[in-house]
Amino acid sequence: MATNPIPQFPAGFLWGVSTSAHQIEGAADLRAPSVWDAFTAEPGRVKDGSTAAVACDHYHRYREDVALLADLGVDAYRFSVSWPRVDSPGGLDFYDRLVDELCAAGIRPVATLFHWDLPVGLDWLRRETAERFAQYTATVAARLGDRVGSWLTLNEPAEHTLLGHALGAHAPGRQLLFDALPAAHHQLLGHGLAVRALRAAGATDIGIANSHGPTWPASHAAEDLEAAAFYDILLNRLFADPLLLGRYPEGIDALMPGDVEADLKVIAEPIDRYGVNYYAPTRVGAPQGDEIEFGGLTLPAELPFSVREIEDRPVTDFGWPVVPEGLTELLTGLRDRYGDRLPPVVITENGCSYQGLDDQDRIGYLDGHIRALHDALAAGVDVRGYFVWSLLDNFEWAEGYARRFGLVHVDFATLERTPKASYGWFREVLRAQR
Ligand code: GBH
Repeated sequence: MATNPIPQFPAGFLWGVSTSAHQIEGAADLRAPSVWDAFTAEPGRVKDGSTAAVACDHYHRYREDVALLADLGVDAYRFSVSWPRVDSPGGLDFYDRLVDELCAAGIRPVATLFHWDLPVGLDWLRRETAERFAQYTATVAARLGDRVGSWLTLNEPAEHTLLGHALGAHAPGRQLLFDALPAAHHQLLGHGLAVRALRAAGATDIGIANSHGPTWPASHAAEDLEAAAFYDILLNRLFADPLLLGRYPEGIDALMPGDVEADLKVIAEPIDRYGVNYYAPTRVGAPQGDEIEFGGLTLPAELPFSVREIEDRPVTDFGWPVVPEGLTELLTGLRDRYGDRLPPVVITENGCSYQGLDDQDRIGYLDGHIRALHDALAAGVDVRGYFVWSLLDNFEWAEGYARRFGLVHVDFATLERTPKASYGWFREVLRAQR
């Protein structure tokens, strides 16, 4: 356990933890089906064959979970609203209860409107889904906006596009490679329209949670630099450039559907916070002509880059390298690229999968990343908050229940919650910041 105290963050810095609806709620019988239910039902899609029908049963146990949040001492809790639940009779009642419970505990609710659980029948390849997303957003804001002050439109549209539509590792399971790009455009358009809907409802703290990580070229050879630059466009710029600069990276416009110029005006609607989900950097080089096994994925050989191992680093039990200073590099890089266009940043996710209750490795990971975040602040990046992924062990998408990201252990047979060593550690970190 690290003994050196974590440096002091500015007053008002927001400390929290994150979850998402599909990964924890369960109570699938009380809502409409999502693309994740359909995907999970296909044999072989989820590694352990599990489903999120019950998950952590948070839907029925949210009071216990809010008590865990209160005892942890977080300022804020980031959860997501399930669109298929809102589409079902009485579905918003659940979020009403959850938000009331949070407010009673003095915890600020931060609501994500889309964390990958699209209602069956909708499709991000269709433009209409962007409009439907804005209508759904307006419905949620009308009901919760008196108590929810902080909103995030989309979670990681880059991963949802890549994993869900390009590689087929996530729902809806499409393997379109570059033909997946319209799904990115429509999510961005949906974001912009949702920002307008939230503004119309009076919201003043609106953002998006994007996945980011430094791209490290495999070497200084021209073909490795070129491949890395291309990967960087897909992971770090495909969403941030249109959101913050009002244009797509070079060459991407031509691949997008519809009146791209007009849509970019909607997409670049000003936001108040820029959410960053950070896990690890990626080492990228020229294509090697083979399929690549990477982070639990199989990448097809025809991609114009290949992902390499980051050597000499410890890895989490998911195989992801532990690189805390990558967070400092990432944030100073975003500040340098986007300058005044970059809104104040919130780290909306950071965390790791390790097994066991005495999770000293998780403590080491979080300790290192919080220090790296402080280094970014010291370097002048305007960072306003930090959220650990995740409060609870949960349904880790295609990995099922095998990966455990929680500060709190969940026994998926009994649904019993048990705080891990990292929970106690984070509580002390939070106390020391008061
Ligand atoms: C997030 O996605 C999701 O928002 C959340 O729902 C999920 O549970 C959580 O993270 C944990 O997975 O092999 O080292 O290069 C994270 C997306 C994609 C981030 C793969 C790390 C590769 C790591 N991740 N990426 S590495």
